[in-house]
Amino acid sequence: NVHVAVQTQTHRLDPNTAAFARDVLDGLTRSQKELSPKYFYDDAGSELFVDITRLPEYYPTRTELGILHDRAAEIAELIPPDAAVVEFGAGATTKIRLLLAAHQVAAYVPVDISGDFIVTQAEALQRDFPRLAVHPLAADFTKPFALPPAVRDMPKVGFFPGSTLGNFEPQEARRFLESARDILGRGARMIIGVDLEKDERVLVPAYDDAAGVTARFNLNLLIRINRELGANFDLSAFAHRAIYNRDQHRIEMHLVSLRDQTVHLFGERIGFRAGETIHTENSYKYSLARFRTLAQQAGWTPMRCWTDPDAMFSVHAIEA
Ligand code: AVI
Repeated sequence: NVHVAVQTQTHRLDPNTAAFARDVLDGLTRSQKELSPKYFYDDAGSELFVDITRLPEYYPTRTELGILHDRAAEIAELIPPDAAVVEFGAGATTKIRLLLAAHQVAAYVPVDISGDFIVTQAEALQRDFPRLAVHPLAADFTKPFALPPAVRDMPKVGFFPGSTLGNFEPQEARRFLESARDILGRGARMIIGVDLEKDERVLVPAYDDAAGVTARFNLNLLIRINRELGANFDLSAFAHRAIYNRDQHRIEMHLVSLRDQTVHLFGERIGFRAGETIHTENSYKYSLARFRTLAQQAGWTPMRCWTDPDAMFSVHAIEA
């Protein structure tokens, strides 16, 4: 049995790799095979994602930056000057800089699982905003965590751009918003970027670009499994596929097996039929109304929202 196999074979791995191994074996032995999108972001995957954000077809990043830039003054009005801004999943600081340029706050707490990266980013931000107190926090922002004591008495504003919320299942999205409310506390506000539902002819190319960058991003997951877990996926025998699932309001990314094949992983044989897929990501799209309902279910009150002129992307302000 797979679980015995993984236990006997992974006990010598470091804890992160062992957890990765368990998730991969568990996901690949389901009837619909699946892998979690959180594993996309090794060094190569993170670089490919930056390339995605610059693709002509991938409108979300550029559109959200446009909204934050054009509406910075209005958004800043909702952020008290003595506030601590807590960014969930802070990567590069491009987006928060747009808000800070319009309106300086007391403190900034970038939270990310990758500690090294945010420390470097925080140092650069500190140089550019010398009066801002920057407190980087290495934590998994999808789980409860404690804020640094230095910001405990400041009003809190959460910042969660990029439509990362869309990569959570609706249940998880609701739990995340509930947990953010617990972490930020009573009276907190939150600024959230959410991708909007739109025509499939725009959505699908955003996840299946002509240059094949998203395909490389998706296939990188198999490269990572080969390298870190010693599997033998044949990269030429899988293809990237993006589909829009209208009923579930989500883009799905899959890796399609191009032939009948068997892959070996920890002594297990994982069989694929031609055409069978591994489901690797969901990217949920929300109408303005469906996001507001979700926020309300999680105990937040919608305050304001902004979209671009073509209604491609939304930025919401909500209050606890
Ligand atoms: C990070 N996240 C919001 C991206 C998205 O649009 O769902 C991840 C992504 N996957 C393929 N392209 C971009």
